[in-house]
Amino acid sequence: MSATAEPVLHGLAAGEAGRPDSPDWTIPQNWAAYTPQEHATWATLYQRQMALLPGRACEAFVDGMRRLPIEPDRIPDFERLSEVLMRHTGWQVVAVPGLVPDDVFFEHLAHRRFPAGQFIRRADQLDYLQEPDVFHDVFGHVPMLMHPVMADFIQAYGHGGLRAQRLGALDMLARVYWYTVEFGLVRESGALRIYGAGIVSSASESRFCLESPSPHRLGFDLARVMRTRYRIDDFQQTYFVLDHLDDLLRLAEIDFAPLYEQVSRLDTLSADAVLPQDTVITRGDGRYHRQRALE
Ligand code: HBI
Ligand code: FE
Repeated sequence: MSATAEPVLHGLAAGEAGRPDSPDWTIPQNWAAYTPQEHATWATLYQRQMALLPGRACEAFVDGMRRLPIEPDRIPDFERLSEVLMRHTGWQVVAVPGLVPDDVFFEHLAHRRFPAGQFIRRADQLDYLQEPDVFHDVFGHVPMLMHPVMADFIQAYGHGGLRAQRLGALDMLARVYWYTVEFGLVRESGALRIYGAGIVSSASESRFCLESPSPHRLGFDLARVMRTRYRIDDFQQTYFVLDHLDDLLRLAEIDFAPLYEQVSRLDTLSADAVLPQDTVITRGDGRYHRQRALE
């Protein structure tokens, strides 16, 4: 997951632990320094996900993956990725040490630079990590950056993030990112498919989000999503479904400011709420999270 576990980084002052020398937080990827063990971890994760994704990941993801220099047996080289991305959608991939402060993250996105974790998770932590690593960021996010609509939407999120910070509306905007770019589902050829990076980079959630009777699957509604809390520590309790990826195009053009006004007057919703006006695709039985709460 791209754990939006951001509080860790809030209020970090210059010179504090973890802050790199460059003001934009980028570091060299230093591809030659990855060890055989690190490449092997990539290979394990890659194999596991690629076996799961046919019939589960959306067409745009599969297509992006096919056209990028993302290989089974080695961590991708960001320069080679950037060459191909630049030609198709004008994006680049830059290396960062992990989570970066919100404003730094938004600045990169607004300039079509995707900050990707340089490190890879340890072999004994294949399923759990707190910060976005190179597998989550490159395998999960980068293929979708080959899709022109997603490419524009993520840039718009960067601009929108800087603006939302000034308007004190970041919580509301971050929920939109979470329930689209990270954990979004889309209808495709009569079924539900995954486009969210947090899902496509997770073996267990790739199955859970589509096959479990536990979570709700609701039609995407912008104001509704802005009010909805999310889980950063476990599978989502609700997934929001787009009718079409191109719906993101219209989303990117909407002026969020008046919506922030309206939504801030309404109650925040729990991650498992269902409202009378929701478009319910499947109503979850909630068993998974109820069970977890008892553990
Ligand atoms: N930094 N590297 C990285 N990746 C993220 O996804 C990220 C981040 N910093 C902040 C952040 N996400 C979120 O808090 C914002 O999207 C709101
Ligand atoms: Fe992410």
